[in-house]
Amino acid sequence: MAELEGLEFGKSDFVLLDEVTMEQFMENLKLRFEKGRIYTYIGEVVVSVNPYRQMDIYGKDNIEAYRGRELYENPPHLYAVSDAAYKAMKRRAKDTCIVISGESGAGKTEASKYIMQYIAAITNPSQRAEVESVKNVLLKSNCVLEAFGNAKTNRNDNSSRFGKYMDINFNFNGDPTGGHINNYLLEKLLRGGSDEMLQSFHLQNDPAVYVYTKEGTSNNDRSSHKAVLSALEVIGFSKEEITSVYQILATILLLGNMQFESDGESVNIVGQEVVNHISELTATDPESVNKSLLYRTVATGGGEVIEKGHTEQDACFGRDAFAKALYERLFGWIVSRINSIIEVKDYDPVLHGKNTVIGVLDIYGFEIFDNNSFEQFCINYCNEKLQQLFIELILRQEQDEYQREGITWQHIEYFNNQIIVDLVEQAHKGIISILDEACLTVGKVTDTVCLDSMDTKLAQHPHYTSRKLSPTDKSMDFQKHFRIRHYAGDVTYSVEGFLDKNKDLLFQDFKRLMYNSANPVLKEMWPDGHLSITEVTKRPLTAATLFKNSIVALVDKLACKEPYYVRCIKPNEMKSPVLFDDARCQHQVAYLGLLENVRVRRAGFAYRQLYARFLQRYKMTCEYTWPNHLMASDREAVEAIVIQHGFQDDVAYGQTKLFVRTPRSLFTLEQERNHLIPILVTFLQKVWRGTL
Ligand code: AOV
Ligand code: MG
Repeated sequence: MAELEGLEFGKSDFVLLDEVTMEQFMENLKLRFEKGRIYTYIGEVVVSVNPYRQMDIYGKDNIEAYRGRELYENPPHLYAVSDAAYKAMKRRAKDTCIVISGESGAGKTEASKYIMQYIAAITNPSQRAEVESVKNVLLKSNCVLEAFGNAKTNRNDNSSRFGKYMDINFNFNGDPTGGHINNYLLEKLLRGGSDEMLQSFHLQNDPAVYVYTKEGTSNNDRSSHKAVLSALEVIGFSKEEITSVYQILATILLLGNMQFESDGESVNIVGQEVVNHISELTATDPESVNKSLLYRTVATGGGEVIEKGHTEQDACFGRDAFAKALYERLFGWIVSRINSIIEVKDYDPVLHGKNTVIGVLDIYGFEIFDNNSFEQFCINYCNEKLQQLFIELILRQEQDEYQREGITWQHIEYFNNQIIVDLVEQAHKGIISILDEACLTVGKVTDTVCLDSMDTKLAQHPHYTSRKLSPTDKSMDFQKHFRIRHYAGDVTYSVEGFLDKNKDLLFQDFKRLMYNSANPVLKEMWPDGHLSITEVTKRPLTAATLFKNSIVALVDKLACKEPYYVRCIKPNEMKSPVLFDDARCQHQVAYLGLLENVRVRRAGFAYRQLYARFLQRYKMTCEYTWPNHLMASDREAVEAIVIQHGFQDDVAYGQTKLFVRTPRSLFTLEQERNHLIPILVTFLQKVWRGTL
């Protein structure tokens, strides 16, 4: 058995704290971080602190040490929960999921990669080729999606700008047979992003030439470009598809640099060269490219279709919307191509047994920037939903377990963030509804008009601050700000751009242009381009509503699985491996509800164990159970151990498990065991030698 940690590393489970106070929690967290112990449990929940340095704990040996083991047998690790999720899935045919949460830069994406690696490493021992290829695609897809979906932000150099939920399907052998990826809200703001793919496509050798990418470049662009290319090939993208990907990226860059000029009468594109380039790259004719950028087709009230010239401002808006939409569709298309490659084919449950799933959720963390916009609003709403799920599941799980085992349950107070979830998503009254209403209103509704409406309708809400209520507050611009008191802290949002982003308007002319492309890949991405302007009068769902629907569906998906949690904490804002910023960490511990989590775990029972397992571990500490017991059941044998050690008042006997209220009782047992093992080993060695 792998070596367990000594006490100098602090408590490996927060449940073992002498007292559940913030001081003790933080002391333990800090001590462990400083000693290089980045993982700590709360029962089965892993609390992880970003080490900001390479740790030597993810190698083959480590994987072997955790494979098939129980949580308490090894120091806390992501591998242990991964194994727990895997075991539950395999032994009990349960669908499980691992939900990774925490703020931006806390280490969620890294954690998700280690989890995937672990699962890949422990499955398919017989190296069957078809399983290996599924595993390979699942692992490689990460690299591709990150290249397209991550960007440098001021909180994380490699920030995920999309949420990812990946289901891995397993057959009855416990080997992966396929998977499915769901992606959520790719932030389409290219400007300021450091997208490797965009940069590495050297139309000209210098990414700084391109407006969309010039703000973020790094030295390893070229090598990561190669990695992405090879990943695309391994996954199974064809040469034509990969070329198309590059053509689209090049188009986006060219659009970013396109300028317009107006002679007072009409608007024109500066330089015909760029139009020719784009038409070549997108397999469309130059005249159509030109037209879609300078005109829009509109249907008049009388049903007549006319072409209306853009103002310079409209043309810029259209161009940017087009570039963003190209990027979004490209990303969506890549995800769906990967899905079609990894989807489980020809699975016959009668023949192959039940197909089970482990889901891994890595989604953008709670964000507070200096300027928070629509994207932060969506991201933070998503985090509220996940926190709600955490509350619901952790409480429910405990409750269910006590009920199943016939033990009474004590209620622990939590801050329930449902009220904030409602503030955002409630029908008619919530912020999303108000936004949508403003977007549907005909005529000129501006962001500030919409803000007025929010202020009026939500003024009484305890988690909403209207700028009108705090006119003296310097951090709020009277014209454009509102504030939400999120579970993780206050965030002031600027309403500027909310309506445009929510409408997500793209002129139909662009869709038609792409649909008419001679490149089948491009055409495939724009199926809605065949509609004529008179057919598209139906209002599409807004961005916020689409996002809400997808998050609600995600939560439903997670809620019916057995959840495992990784709660990530960011130790400091400097990306330093040695700095533990007490205030920042404490804030995260508080809003993640970790203290309450410990309390729930303890008020109930800190430890629970199947009778047989308990016996196996501690039978040596009791004369009636060593080496084997003669009692009618394991349960009675366990009772004998408990009584011998005098903690019968500290336990409850469930149907299948022993529940121990305070950890102290277990300490006694562990100590006794540690004391006995060397004696036993010496004894056995003597016996062994004696018989030889
Ligand atoms: P995030 O996913 O939680 O942020 P990441 O997983 O991208 O954060 O982690 C940020 C950076 O921290 C990584 O690029 C690594 O440099 C470092 N890091 C995190 N975990 C580890 C680890 N276990 N070992 C070594 N370094 C690590 V966001 O995607 O911004 O919400 O949207
Ligand atoms: Mg991430």
